[in-house]
Amino acid sequence: MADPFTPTKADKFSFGLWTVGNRGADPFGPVVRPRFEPPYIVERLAKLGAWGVCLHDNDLWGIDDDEATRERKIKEFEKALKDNGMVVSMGTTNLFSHPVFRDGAFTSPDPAVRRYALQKVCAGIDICVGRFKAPVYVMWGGREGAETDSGKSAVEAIKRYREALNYITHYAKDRKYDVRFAIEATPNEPRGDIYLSTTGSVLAFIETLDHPEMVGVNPEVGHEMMAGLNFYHVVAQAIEAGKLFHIDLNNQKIGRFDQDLRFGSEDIKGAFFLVKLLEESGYEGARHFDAHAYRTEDPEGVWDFAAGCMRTYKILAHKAKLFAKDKEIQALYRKDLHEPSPKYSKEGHAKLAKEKFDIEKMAEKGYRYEKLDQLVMELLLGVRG
Ligand SMILES: [Mn+2]
Repeated sequence: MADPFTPTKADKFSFGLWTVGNRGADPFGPVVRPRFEPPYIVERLAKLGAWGVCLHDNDLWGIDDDEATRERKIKEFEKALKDNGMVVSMGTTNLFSHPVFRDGAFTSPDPAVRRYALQKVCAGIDICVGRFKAPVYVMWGGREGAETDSGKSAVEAIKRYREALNYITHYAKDRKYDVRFAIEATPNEPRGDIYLSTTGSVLAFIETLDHPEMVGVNPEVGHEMMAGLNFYHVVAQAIEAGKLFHIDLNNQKIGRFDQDLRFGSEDIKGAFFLVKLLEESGYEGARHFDAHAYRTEDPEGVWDFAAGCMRTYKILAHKAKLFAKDKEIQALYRKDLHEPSPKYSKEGHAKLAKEKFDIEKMAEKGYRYEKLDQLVMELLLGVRG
């Protein structure tokens, strides 16, 4: 019998070139794995059943490559995509590695750095969207922040951030690109503190843009967990707002550095509710893994990592189906929350104001979530369903 948890293209799994391409360097030690060339990554991911790849501009070409070198790398990558039936599911710009961005890109105090950042983003869009047809372009402002607030104004920084997003959406419209933008929040790391630190703050910011309809969010599991938040709640709000344009799946131990661990490797229950939400919400975008293999791994261990991310996702999607079919679980699940609350009207309120409530009796009844949660745990632990 075929393994039901083997990924297929229909699952829409994708990985960034930088994820499986991560070479295991950390602040205390150098790289431990050789560089994988992009065409090789495309080929190995396709073999594992992935559907797409994502990239930063400089994952594929060097920041100082001449045009001929850049073109050669792009052509080799395009050939690998075609040969392996893979798509570019998302593009983004590296606005954080080069020292020129040490105090930010869109929010750098230096206007020339801000103009250079815009030039770099638009050039990246020309390739990733114009040529590779990526439907989503992500903005991760990893350097948009501060270690000290003594040097610059956080109020002005948000204004500059807005101007950059406005410039970019106007550029995309002008070029008639079929693309949506997704902003990714991080509370800190690599900066001491980063502006637009959570998906919630990004959602509010988007409404202040010239083209809010073109901009959504790219929430990342680990980033919201670093802020101590419940990722399922974060994604639920993004979905409800119609703003979940992309997602970065990984995992994290609470209270640690930005770990980018294999999806589902730490917080199984959190991962379950997330997968259940994505699968049941009608979300049609990429299931993108923004994570990397442990530093302990040799090159083959990287593909164990990639296969593990996808396999765990599929197992949890299967568990979500069991949750929906489980009569005991369904009997305890509060479907009455799906019933709308009253809409205000003068007449309606006159009635509501006189409605009699036996609040003592209403307060008496327990919710049985202890029992329900244990059933869910048993489902996840494999002794139920
Ligand atoms: Mn990410």
